[in-house]
Amino acid sequence: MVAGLALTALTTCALAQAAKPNVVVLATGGTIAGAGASAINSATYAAAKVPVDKLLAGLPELSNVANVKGEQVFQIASESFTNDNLLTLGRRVSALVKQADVDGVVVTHGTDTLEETAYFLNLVIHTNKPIVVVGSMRPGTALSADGALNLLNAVTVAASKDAAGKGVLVTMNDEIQSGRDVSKSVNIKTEAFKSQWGALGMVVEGKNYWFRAPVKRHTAQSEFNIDSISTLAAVDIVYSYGNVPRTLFDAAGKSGIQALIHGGPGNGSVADRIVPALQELRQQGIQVIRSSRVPDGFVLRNAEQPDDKYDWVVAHDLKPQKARILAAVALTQTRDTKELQRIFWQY
Ligand code: DAS
Repeated sequence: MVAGLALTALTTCALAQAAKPNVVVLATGGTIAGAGASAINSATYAAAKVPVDKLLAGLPELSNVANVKGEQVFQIASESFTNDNLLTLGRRVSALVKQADVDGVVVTHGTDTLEETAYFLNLVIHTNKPIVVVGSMRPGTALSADGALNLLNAVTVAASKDAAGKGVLVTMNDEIQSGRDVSKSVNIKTEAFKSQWGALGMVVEGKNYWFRAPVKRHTAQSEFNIDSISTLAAVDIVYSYGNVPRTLFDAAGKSGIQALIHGGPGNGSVADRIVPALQELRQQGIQVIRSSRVPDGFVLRNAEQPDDKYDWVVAHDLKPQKARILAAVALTQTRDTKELQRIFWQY
């Protein structure tokens, strides 16, 4: 009798597990894994301290949403990410989404460069399965910490069939953002991540509410594939401002880069004394990509700058840090200006 009851309980538990999606959480560090000295330390803390198993164990609600496994890929603050970190993480995500027993992937990540990693994965992972990148603005030790709910929301979205095919997503502060569009726009609030084109939706009490879908190419529709990328192209950014000296651009040209992102004021404007410096870079075979330091809007081609004449590329609505990611990926496939400009229009 007892054995029968135990068997029934086991079977019920096994059936319940089988019914839930399987989500893998890849942990990389950041504030979501941070720890402060006291509950009032919402901004003073050490990032990248709490291991993924402890993060998951501290959130028993996850088991209501999915069967969750954790892997510690890195344990670093994300301002220290390198191209090699992106490639290592991307290869792990790519391997996991190929597995039939993985329904979605969550990446826990520092918020400083979260937008860069999310966009990179959006460009190179060939899957329609949900991939959700998540961080937090406060460490879990702080009063009103945001990491636990952000992580629960991330697993909820990663476990959701209605999140498939929407590209890499970011769940912060109850919102579901596009990994392509989102940027850290406030560096000291929990409502930190914004997209000038708006969030894709929201997660409220475990339910996804969608209001729009991405129109740019991503993931399964991308022409770029992490499985065939061995290294990313070297691309650097020089921000422009009043009185900017050409020495910064000359120095960038000597560092072995394949492209320079010019982070200009306004519509990606280039100071007249900088034009010859950029033309010299172009003559050295370095691609010049005009982006704007202005948070919203997008750079027009041939508006105030004769891009056709100078053989320059415009970054469309991509901020310099995102333009760098796209250029670093695109240059693994082409160094042709017209092809690069097509890629910046499409991705
Ligand atoms: N240093 C920040 C980072 O790791 C902490 C954070 O906000 O996650 O990106």
